[in-house]
Amino acid sequence: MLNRTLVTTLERFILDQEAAFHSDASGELTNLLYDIALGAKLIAAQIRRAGLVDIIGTAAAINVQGEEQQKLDVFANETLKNALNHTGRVCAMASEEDEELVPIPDGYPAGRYAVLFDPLDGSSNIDVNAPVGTIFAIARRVSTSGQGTLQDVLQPGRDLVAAGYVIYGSSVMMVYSAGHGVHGFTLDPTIGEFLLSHASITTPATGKYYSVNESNFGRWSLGVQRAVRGFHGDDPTRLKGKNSRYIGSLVADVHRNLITGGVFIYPGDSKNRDGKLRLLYECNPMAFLAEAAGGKATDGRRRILDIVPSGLHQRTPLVIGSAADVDYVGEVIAETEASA
Ligand code: AHM
Ligand code: MG
Repeated sequence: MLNRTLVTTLERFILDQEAAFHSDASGELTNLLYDIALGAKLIAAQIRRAGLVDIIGTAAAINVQGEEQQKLDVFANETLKNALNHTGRVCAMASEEDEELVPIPDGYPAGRYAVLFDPLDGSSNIDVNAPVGTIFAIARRVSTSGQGTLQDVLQPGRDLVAAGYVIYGSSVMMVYSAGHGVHGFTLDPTIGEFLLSHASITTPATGKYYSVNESNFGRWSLGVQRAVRGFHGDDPTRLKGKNSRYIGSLVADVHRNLITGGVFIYPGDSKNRDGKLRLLYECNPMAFLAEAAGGKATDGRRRILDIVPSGLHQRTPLVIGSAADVDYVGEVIAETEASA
């Protein structure tokens, strides 16, 4: 039986980390991460009931990306906003589900952080009971007073203070980094607490898996096609072939590769030049985690965290995971372009 006196809760862990690395910390970031964890618990509870009550289905709304929004997306978005908007810790929010910057409601104080999130990523997986996730990024505000502005959320990923995700899978896990390692916590549903289960996650330099939607193969550049053929085993002098794993749920695909090693690719293609994934809500937070775990993340050429965002919903190709595997993709793309 679990000895509950020995377990480390998320709250305790974050507090200890802040005390260890930022002796002058006010505790605000700790509380902010805890607010997100609370939102995630509420979302997790609702997802758990998804098969029981009649809440699966398509809401009338179409989101700003022109994609079908499901009811749980709406719930997750509202839940996170409500968990954050009244605390005095946040000056503005940006959500994949909202076209514009999300302001702090009148009457509440604006705080020192901007929070960006994809409230329920991979939501098309819900009706087949596959894992989905919440992805978040936290930036220090750069505007000087009052409500936050676009300037606060359009910061390059290298300037983030913290990032993480929650995966709603066979268990619910929150994985976060505030720049000092990547740490995972599993929700114990009997006590409603996230407990430390994966301290200091480190991604192996090369991995067993590659994850990509190969149905798009014919639309990729020759460089991306060559790199993926390398993962099939067609480039044995440079690379051992890998196993394919693709769920179609970014959080689940990245989570697996973060822990076991591997590479996830969502390239641009002839139809969608910048691919599908959003820089601010998906790629930056995942890149922040990948690097903190010893891995890498690029768009095939440049480091994701160095991209200076120009718009709230901008997309970027993504190559993320084990450092040597990400390098391999970049090298093959560069060599192919140079010889064209
Ligand atoms: P969403 O934000 O609309 O849920 O879409 C993002 C999801 C990611 O979780 C996943 O990696 C990707 O879409 C899968 O796309 P595809 O079906 O084109 O392979
Ligand atoms: Mg998404």
